[in-house]
Amino acid sequence: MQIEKAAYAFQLDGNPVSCEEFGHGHINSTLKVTTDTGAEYVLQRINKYVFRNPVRLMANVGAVTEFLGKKVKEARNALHYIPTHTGLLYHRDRKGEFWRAYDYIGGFCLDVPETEEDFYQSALAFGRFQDQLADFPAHTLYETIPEFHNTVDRYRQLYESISIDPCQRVANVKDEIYYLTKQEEVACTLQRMRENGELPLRVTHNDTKLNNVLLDRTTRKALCVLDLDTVMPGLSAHDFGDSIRFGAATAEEDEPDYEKMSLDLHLFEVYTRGFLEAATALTDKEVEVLPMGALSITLELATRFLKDYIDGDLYFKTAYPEHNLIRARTQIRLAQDMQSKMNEMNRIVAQVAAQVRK
Ligand code: GN1
Ligand code: MG
Repeated sequence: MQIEKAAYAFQLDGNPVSCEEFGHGHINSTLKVTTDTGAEYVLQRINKYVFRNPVRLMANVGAVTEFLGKKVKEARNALHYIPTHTGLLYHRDRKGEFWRAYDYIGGFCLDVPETEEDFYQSALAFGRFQDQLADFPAHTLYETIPEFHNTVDRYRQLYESISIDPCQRVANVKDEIYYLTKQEEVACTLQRMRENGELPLRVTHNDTKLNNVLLDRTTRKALCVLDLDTVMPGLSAHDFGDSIRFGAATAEEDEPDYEKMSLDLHLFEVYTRGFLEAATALTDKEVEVLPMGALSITLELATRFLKDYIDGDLYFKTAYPEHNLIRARTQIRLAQDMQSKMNEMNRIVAQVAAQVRK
């Protein structure tokens, strides 16, 4: 692959000699760049449709990584962004695209935990992240995607797309709309609790999928958390919940045979343990609503996938025409399974909390 011109804008060690596609996020485009000194970097083009203000986004990411960089013991435990020759953390190219670069740390990411220890490691990583940012000045963060995990607003957006129906797809998804509409009140419980002050706002990651945790190749211990674009004030239960949605599921997010999708209660327990061991500052109420966090984020993502399908696939990268519909159906399946296991989840959280919390 040709060297991406944007690579030359950054203060890299040496001259770029190779450039290859890398990672599999749904939003940004990611490349790995190697230079003639052997230095390796990750170069990313920021998706401007999703992130309307890349300058503010990079202000957030820069502040958070600098803050974390001072707290961690080893350099590999935080991302380190590379400035451009003009001293900025982003480069704007001639086409108006925004780029950024950070030191390649090595390690690997998983879409499905291979062992329960992998999943436990990711729980520690996100729990620690929560803890390390507990004294970060939250008011200095921009909202990179306004109302990102405001489930009430996500429902509003879904209904808006349904009423516009730009691609005449609504007729195909009546059952999905019916189910999601019926769950609206449950899905919005946490948002309401946040509004009436029962749950505190924290600095949260907001995209806590297993594949946003980097694991060490040799020790398989968590190195650091990636993908800081959505670090904003939010709810701890949503961070917990998104990890469960993705990593404690028995099938991948876009498994077409949705019969295969369910919640693995053992993995749920493994993650709960790691998260509660590391995120020590949570209130009792925050702990109590963790299972609801899993359900609410799963329902929310189902509304987002369904909305994007109705809109004609504008937001999430898709590999085939019905991809977003499949994703929505699979999330619905998972949400239904979580609903049937809610008592069990509550019992596990209470039990683990009693063992782990002092
Ligand atoms: C997106 O960028 P990526 O693939 O880590 C999305 C998340 C969704 C996720 C679903 C900024 O995350 O909110 O939960 O896809 N990120 C954004 O896989 O919308
Ligand atoms: Mg990602």
